[in-house]
Amino acid sequence: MLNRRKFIRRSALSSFLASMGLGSAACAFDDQHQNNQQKVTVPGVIATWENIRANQVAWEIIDKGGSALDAVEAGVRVPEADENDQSVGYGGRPDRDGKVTLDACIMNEQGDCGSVCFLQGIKHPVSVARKVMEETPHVILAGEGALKFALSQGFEVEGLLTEKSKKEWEEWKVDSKYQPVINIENHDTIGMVTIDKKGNISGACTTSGMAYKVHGRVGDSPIIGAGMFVDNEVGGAVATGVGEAVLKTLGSFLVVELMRQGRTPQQACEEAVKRIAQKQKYKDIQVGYCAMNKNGQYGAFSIQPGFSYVLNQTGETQILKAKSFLEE
Ligand code: SD4
Repeated sequence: MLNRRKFIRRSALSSFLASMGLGSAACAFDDQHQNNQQKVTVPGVIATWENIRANQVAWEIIDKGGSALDAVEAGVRVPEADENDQSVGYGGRPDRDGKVTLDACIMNEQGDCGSVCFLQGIKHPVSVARKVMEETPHVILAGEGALKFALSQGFEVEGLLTEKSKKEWEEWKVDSKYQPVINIENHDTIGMVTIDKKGNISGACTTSGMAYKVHGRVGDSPIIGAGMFVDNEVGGAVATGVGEAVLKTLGSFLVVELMRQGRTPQQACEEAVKRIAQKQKYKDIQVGYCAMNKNGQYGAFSIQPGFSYVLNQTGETQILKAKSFLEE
């Protein structure tokens, strides 16, 4: 509970920030953050890998006063529709049986969330996930049931396996070795956290999953708390890389909880990566986290070098290189 002094201090700060149009961003600006001398920098958009266009699309919505939820959905739809992004949506690499199966989730500032996993034939799984959140009493729909629900909501079935991904899969079948190649085969899954001008936070994650996975495999990306988690009082986090390692540590939830306890986003991402390294075989896998707190402070960290992320807090998208647990 807030004591009286803290409450008065927060109220004064809230009024000041409200006068700057930063309204509810003040809520999380507590003593811990003041001790860290952090500057409030909202709104903001952060996303995994070099998803520049996705980041810009999300920013444009926020900049016009749109909601964090609309921004995050529109942002991650960009790579879902991009056939050159072979880790997400249309053009995604298939599983061992040659099927493109998609996982996605979304979460808003109220803590509502929706998710689809093992969904086939629908280009925009994140939008189906949003419908799950808004139109059903459930959180996750899977496989055939998710498809049936998507069709009932007006989504149309499309072929998602492009000639390029099909050809690569056929070449892969010659040896059929299941060895995810670090930063290559499983690069570019998008996880995004957005903060709008009201200080509200949303998150989303969408992927075609690990290339050449066993048919039926579901990764971390559609699992709330693993591939993505947001808490409007604290911040949000997203994950990319080998989903099994993220699932075993519920990575995004861990990052957000560490931020709640006062860690900066950078410290929290580092601790979540270290947790994998302490408990699992990590030397041949990649996992990367990026996170943003309620004040717009951000961070990222990965196991292997080579993880990049995109950030926008000013209208300009920057590509940043994350530090890593293992050296170059
Ligand atoms: C998965 N985490 O399905 C996803 C893959 C990924 O960049 O992030 N690729 O395990």
